[in-house]
Amino acid sequence: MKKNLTQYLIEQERQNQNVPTELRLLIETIARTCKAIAQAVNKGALGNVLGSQDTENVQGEIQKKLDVISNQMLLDANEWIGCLAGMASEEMELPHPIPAHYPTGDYLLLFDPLDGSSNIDVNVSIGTIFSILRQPENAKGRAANEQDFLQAGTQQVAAGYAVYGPQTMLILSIGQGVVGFTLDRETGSWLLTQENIRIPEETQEFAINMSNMRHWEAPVKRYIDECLAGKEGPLGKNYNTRWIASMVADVHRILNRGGIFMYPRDHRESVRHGKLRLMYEANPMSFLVEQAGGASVDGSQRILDLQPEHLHQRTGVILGSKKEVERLQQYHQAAN
Ligand code: P6P
Repeated sequence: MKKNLTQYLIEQERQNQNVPTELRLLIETIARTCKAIAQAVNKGALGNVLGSQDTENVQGEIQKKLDVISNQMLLDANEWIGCLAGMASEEMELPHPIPAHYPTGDYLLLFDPLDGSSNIDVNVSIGTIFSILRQPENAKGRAANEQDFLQAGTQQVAAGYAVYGPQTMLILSIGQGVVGFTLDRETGSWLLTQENIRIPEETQEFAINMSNMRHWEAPVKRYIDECLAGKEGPLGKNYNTRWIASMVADVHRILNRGGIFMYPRDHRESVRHGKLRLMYEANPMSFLVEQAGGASVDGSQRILDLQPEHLHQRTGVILGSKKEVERLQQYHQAAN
């Protein structure tokens, strides 16, 4: 009999005292909401949820209907449970305060409610990414402000994602490695199907949007040229490439079979700090990747060590198989 999410979390608390009841309730609530998001995504055109709103998010991106729907679902499900001092999302400029008539708690929840949403209308895997921080000691008992969220990724208590693909899966770390749950649609349970996800240290597969090549910084260009040189080149092996343009799907592949994912900063003004967001994309994914034995850098620095300066800041992201990431990190450090 496979364990469900609650059993896993309770056993973790018994073994490691690292999942207090409030944290377990928060994770269970997020997971339950991801089931509801999965149902909405799964309906597609039948649920009148495809296509775009006539609105932009704080990133200046046109919002898909499902971006807005999934964001609201996460707010509605979590704001009343008494575990949170506040929530922040890719879809909202400012943090969402807990309404005064609900109790607050000790955690902060950040999420990208539906990452990869450009893929929604073409039926490619997308996902929900979440990150959990503690409300700072000196802020306990009051509503969280933006400053309270600005904590380095090493401060994360837990992180994970749901991937809405051929299977609906929940990938989670509470700091004791990485586990995977598969949604059993017949019972509505998240069942533990991967007990110790590990990323192979080496790989022969890289993920990057090649159409940006002319904008790349020299270390990235050098590394990709070496991959493309194949067996006869300095890396001595042939590489394959994948780019799903859905971070959750690309990271899920890497967690399961290795690889290196790159969305580096480049010479374009709009990407000079990178495209992906630090707080609710890079940090949770970096937490998972490191917990699975991989590495994650912005170029020369470990992403989890970065001290955020604002909620929606962007960063370069190079993550995956440890030896591969370290090679590219060395190229960046040599170029500095
Ligand atoms: P591009 C999706 O919009 C996203 O934020 C990530 O999920 C994905 O890795 C990246 O952007 C794709 O960007 O420029 O290749 O479309």
